[in-house]
Amino acid sequence: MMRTVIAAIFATSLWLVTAPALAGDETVVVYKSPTCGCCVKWVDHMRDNGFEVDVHDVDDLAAIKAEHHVPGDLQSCHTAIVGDYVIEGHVPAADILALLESKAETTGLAVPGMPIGSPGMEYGNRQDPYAVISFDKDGKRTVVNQY
Ligand SMILES: [Cu+2]
Repeated sequence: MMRTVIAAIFATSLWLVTAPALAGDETVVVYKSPTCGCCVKWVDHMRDNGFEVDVHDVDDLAAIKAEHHVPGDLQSCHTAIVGDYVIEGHVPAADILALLESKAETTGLAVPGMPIGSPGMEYGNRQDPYAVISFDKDGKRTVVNQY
């Protein structure tokens, strides 16, 4: 009985320690244009979800996207680097956490364009359907989530 209680307390405290550390481990490095407002809102969304965010205003985003192998048709407003992954556009923090946890072999995740209702693109209650797509350098793509 006592052992069960101790084990339960231990498991609870372990969860408390590991859960925030998951997000806190990786700094999100964001590249955006100096005038992008929805990019700032996405940065807020990431911080609200426990991520450390480092923002860089750049004039030549195309060069950043090319350097990180973001396919033309998957591009959005901002590009971010988290650990070894590239995050393109308004990708929800939950999907980034899932990717970091899975350690999947992929270049990164993208939400192409700027769908209304994605994190940082809120517009009243409007929610346009969108997909989170994982992509790699060889052109392989997988839809990992849909909203
Ligand atoms: Cu945007």
